[in-house]
Amino acid sequence: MASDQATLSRPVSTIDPFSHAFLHDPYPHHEAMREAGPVVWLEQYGIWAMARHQEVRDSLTDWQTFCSSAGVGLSDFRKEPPWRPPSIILEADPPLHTRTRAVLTRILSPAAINVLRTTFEREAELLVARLVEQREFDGVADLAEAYPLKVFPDAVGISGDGRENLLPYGSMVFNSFGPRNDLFNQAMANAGPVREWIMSKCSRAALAPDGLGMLIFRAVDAGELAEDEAGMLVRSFLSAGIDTTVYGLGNALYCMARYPEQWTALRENPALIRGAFEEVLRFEAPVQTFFRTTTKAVDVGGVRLGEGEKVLLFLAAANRDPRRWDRPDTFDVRRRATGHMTFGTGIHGCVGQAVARLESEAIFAALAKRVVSFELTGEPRRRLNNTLRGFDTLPLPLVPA
Ligand code: OVV
Repeated sequence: MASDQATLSRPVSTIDPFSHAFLHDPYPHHEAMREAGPVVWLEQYGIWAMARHQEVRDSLTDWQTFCSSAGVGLSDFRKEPPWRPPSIILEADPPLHTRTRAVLTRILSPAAINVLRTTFEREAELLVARLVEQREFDGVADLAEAYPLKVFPDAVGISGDGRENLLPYGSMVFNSFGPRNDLFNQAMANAGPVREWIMSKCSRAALAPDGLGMLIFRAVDAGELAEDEAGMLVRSFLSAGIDTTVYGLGNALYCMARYPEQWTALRENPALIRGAFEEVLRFEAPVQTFFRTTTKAVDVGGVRLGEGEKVLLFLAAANRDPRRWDRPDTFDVRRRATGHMTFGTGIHGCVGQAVARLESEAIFAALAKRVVSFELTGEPRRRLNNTLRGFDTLPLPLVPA
């Protein structure tokens, strides 16, 4: 019978997508998984994986079958306790998700975020002017980290002291979507004080009156949320808003240094900057993966998935699927890169993407005015993470205009 045949013919892989070897160079493994079939059984973890654009996209769109409330990491919240109270937007399904999402969609809409443009551009100009004077800088610490750590917490409205806790917390959050491996354990080494600091910044009393954080509490006053829910959504800002853009800006710098003719094209035509960031997100996705959990048995390309099973969606592999993209392994700032899966899609599609785009546009517009080229002298060192792809250090001598 067809269903028996399908079960027998499920593709199987022994790959560990959270091993150091895989995380250092995932692309050959992505290709192997795409070629193995529309869905692959990863026997080491007892989970399904999807690496083709079509199946990743379809799964993200079908939230009724591929749910988020059992967690969007490897851990199944129905079987083991989550390491922190679940996010009420990321790790939630409708109807809870619908209510929380509506609030953040409004606060983070492109029009609402555009109000921040002048400030973000001024801060980018100041930072880049300082770096150009230095002649040589670390693309990660001095730019990819320094800029989001200044503008985003300022925009949320949290005080200046203790911001060194934000990156360690992001590392905890994004490593915790993977298995309890060495990367997870390292990230959790100082978890207690870091969590306490984060939670202390999430109350109404800790927030500036004119920031994005206080706008969430205004939704409490309007009867849309409970007070504790508003605090949890501020936690979501502080969980999702820093590392994602740090890794994204770092990857963008890496691409511009690695492909200097592409940087020249941007300098000559700054109108390309916006599309170039989309191509960075496609080509070197800062967020590589998210999980879903099946709510019922479902057929994927003739393979039967059972109910309550974890599915690992390789956003970054979908972004290089030759079934979807011409020359997928070529970095080309002129291509139409929208349709990449790095922001996800469907009801959980990145709600903060206008902030991410604003940060990258401000930084790369400032760089385009002042930097002729970046020279990658040494080998950049990667920072491994169970979910994120990016760099620990990018030594970049630069040639000023
Ligand atoms: C998209 C994202 C990543 C990490 C954490 C959260 C969201 C959250 O809502 O806490």
